[in-house]
Amino acid sequence: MFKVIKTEGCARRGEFSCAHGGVVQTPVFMNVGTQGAIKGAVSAHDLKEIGCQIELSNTYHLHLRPGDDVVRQMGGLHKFMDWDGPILTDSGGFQVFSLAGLRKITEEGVTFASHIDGRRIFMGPEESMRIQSNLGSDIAMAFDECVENPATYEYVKPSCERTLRWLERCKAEHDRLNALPGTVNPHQMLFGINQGGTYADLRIWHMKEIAKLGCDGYAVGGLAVGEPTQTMYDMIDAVEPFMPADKPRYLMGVGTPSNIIEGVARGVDFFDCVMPARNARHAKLFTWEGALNIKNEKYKLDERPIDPNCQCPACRSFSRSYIRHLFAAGEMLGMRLAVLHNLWFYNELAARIRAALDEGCFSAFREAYSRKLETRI
Ligand code: PRF
Ligand code: ZN
Repeated sequence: MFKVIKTEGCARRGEFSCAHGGVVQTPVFMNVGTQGAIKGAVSAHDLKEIGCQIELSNTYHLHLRPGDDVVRQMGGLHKFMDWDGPILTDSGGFQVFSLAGLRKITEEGVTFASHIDGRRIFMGPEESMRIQSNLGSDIAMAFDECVENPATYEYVKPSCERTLRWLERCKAEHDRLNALPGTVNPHQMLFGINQGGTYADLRIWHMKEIAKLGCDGYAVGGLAVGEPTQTMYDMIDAVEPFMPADKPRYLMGVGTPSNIIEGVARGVDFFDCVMPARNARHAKLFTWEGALNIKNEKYKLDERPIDPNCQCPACRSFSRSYIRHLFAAGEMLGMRLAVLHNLWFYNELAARIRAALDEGCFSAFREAYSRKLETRI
């Protein structure tokens, strides 16, 4: 269920609900727990504490290890990781292309070598749907081909035509699986994914076609994969008018705080990105004044928290000086506190965007923060 409750330009303030958890307030940032944990020793219990509304896990990783059959036998992913809120699973359509070795794409699907042990594995639309059904996520993503940019028109056109045919197969298999007795989550939803590279005509054609299939939501994929930021914005602007207004919209794998603000301004409701956790592990921390590197000498005797305006578990108790010391000493706690802070920041960013939309002052918020959050302090 999705309801738009307020708009400002293309930006939307909405409410989304599914089988697990309460209502998800949108725009929302989804926290990424690829393998059922957030990298940096962060558990589902921590996610609750840092304001996460919805978690994202990966078909590709969980299929390879421990195996989706194991997760199913353990009662599904919610029970396995002890998270009772909504879970979205990505289809493998991106990870197969970004992580696996030696790929061969055919009409049927993709044969690839596992990044863990080199084992050859086949995944097509049906396999992806079966794995996501075993995981029991609330939202399954369609199996797609994410083409890296730049790519030629001659490559992208047949690729996105095939991704459309794959979506038709995903839909049929998804409907069949949801209706089977004993399905982990018979209420699982399916989101379609728009592709088309950096070609507005292909993007629009593809969006119109997938909109006809009546998915529960629509994602824009194949962006933030090598093209200039402005091109990414141009592609969202091009497809937005053709995305069903009554369904949630998800910009996959994006992005910086500024990208999120700009995505919202262009009508996007859902985001996910590994950036906050990844940057945190590399000592790069987000603040409302811009990003900082906590390893910097200038924080050696700094008594202030990472961000004086932050209420996260790290900022409530610890100084920059202490966290800098933990990083220098290679203590895992430094990384964990950094990850908690950055994830809190992203959830707080989404919360402030929603508050701005509620108050009708999103464009002022965008004006005040879109550039500022790009700066390094
Ligand atoms: N497809 C899928 N997952 C994704 C992407 C995509 O295109 C992207 C691209 N930014 C991130 N994650 N299935
Ligand atoms: Zn903090």
